[in-house]
Amino acid sequence: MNTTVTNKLAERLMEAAGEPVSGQQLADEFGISRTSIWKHIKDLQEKGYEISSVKKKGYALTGIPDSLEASTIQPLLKTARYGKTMEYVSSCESTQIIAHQLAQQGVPDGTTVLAEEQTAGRGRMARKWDSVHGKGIWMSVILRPDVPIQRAPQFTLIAAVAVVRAIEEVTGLNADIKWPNDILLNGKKCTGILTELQSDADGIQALIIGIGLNANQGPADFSEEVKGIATSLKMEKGNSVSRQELVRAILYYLEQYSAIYIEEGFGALKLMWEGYSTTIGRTVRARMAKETIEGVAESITDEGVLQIRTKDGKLHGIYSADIEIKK
Ligand code: BTX
Repeated sequence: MNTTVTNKLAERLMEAAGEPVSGQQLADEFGISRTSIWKHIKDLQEKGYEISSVKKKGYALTGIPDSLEASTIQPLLKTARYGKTMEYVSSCESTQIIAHQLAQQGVPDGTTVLAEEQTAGRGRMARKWDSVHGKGIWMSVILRPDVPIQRAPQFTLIAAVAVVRAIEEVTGLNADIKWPNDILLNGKKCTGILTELQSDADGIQALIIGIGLNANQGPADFSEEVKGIATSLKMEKGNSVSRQELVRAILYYLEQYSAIYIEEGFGALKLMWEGYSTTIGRTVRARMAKETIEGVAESITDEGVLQIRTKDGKLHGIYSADIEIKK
């Protein structure tokens, strides 16, 4: 079976948005027989596509499988570049590893890697990221921005705003950003972001933005270690959410906000970031590699640096830390 034709047929039926398309019309468009079309339809049904055969009218798509395969995501995309090149795997150690390899091979800006499951998903500082099969969004997006290397870390903040906007649009849930890379729902972590860099003497070669979003897990899907601190969109909303729509929206907002950031700098997005932030104005403890400080998180600079004022009145610029919100 020619899988390209099967995928194109799925796209064609998705474009018809539930309206039936006749077997003869499809056969003409694809330049194959009606019997072949029927075989491809059977193949799609086996893959989990719900396709009904409407008498005298043709085939209508009534449901798509809950999979992150490129053939189900790409027809939904509203982006110019992001997600147009997509690599999908059922299982891998980490989508970051695959993305790093692809970046070295020269894939274009916006190339996206998606997995149903990660066996060694990673967070910052070699921490583990729980990535159960089929219930979350484990994705890495390769960006090739033409900006100086010191502007790379702010992409984590940009990605956080993109994910919060996507969650809001697709599910109606209002998530908060905890500087720099956590997204919380009711104080529990539903998304983590890991930004990694490939660079040389000429500057940034690629930025790999890893996004781990807990979509449809139940409490039993989390490991003992994270059970108490993690949540999923389903757990907060009470029903399952569409991972495909979420990927579509994340890529859309990531493309939009990256372009604004590259053109105008973080200042242009700061207001929106602050609006979603749960960190600013709170007393926090910031744990860094060599020291821990406690104080009030006063603001974030145009460079994305968190400003914490300690009891002695001193203002500290924090570039990277684990933040615990005290009150
Ligand atoms: P982080 O270092 O800020 O957070 C890691 C910590 O979060 C862990 O130590 C654990 O306490 C907690 N945690 C682990 N798994 C989960 C989970 N599923 N939900 C909530 N909390 C959890 C955050 O790092 C960055 C994570 C990026 C993950 C993506 S997935 C796609 C890409 N591939 C990959 O290997 N990593 C990224």
